[in-house]
Amino acid sequence: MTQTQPEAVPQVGIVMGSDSDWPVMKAAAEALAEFGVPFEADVVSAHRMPAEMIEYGRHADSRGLKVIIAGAGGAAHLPGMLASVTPLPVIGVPVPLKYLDGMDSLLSIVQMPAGVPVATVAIGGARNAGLLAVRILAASDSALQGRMVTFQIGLREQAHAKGAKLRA
Ligand code: RP5
Repeated sequence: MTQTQPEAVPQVGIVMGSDSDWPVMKAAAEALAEFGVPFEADVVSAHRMPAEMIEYGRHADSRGLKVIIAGAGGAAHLPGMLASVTPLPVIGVPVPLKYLDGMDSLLSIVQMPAGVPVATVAIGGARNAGLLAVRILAASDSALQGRMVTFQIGLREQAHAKGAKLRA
């Protein structure tokens, strides 16, 4: 599976250990699309295609990517291994599988050795991974920053509206 938005150099690479992760990971793609951030999506398995995984990490920077979002389930080594070969920020998404409710994936991703950070989101938290990637890009893109501020105002208004409904 390879998905790339047409006519735009991808700024974010969304990778996952298997296409079975896509039902979770697509929320990251949807968040990026909402903000108009060009992205690519692909399967890059740390265990089934390690050479290609290292290749992806080594060339991500020179291909123009700015952030990598990596999701995997079970023994989820993909985000950490990518972080070890790229200078780009890596956001890890623990994907829940049938057993252990994603705790295995969470612990595999979050407990990185000093010097090799992975920004780990919640189990199944791909939407927040997409939003975090937007924030990282927005730090050097004032137009994108403006869209994030508008989004945050929307969240606040929705929360107020929910409170108003309860009070009514
Ligand atoms: C992991 O193994 C993948 O990230 C996926 O979450 C899990 C199962 O993969 P499939 O057997 O469904 O391809 O590496």
